[in-house]
Amino acid sequence: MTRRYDDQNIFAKIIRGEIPNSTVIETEHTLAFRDIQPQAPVHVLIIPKGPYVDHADFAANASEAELVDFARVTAQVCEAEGVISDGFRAISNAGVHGVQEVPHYHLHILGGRALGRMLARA
Ligand code: DGP
Repeated sequence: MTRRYDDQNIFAKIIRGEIPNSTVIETEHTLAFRDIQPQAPVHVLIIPKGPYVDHADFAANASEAELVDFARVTAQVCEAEGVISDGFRAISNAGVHGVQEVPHYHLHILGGRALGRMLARA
């Protein structure tokens, strides 16, 4: 089951150019830009330009060209931001349990400092 895509979400507006962004890399299928509320020295969001709600939707329904482009842009962002050698975290929140704020698939790339454990122990 795929959640319904809402084309009024903030990232859809960024893709349409209705809201400005700080672009890191842009290709035909993918946009990488800086998070407006960075949680680490490097905090870049990578989004497909197509209307996908979350990672599962993108993985199930995107074309091969979109999937490959997204993966390659992810590598290029990590290289350009200088986080390969010391490491980074790639996170994608989905739905209510994942505490996803913006319902357009996005991958957070975080780095530039030691990030601690991925989840607080319950
Ligand atoms: P998530 O919880 O995974 O859906 O995180 C959404 C992220 O999007 C959050 O870190 C803040 C960021 N964000 C929200 N609105 C904007 C915006 O208008 N511009 C940018 N660059 N980032 C935004």
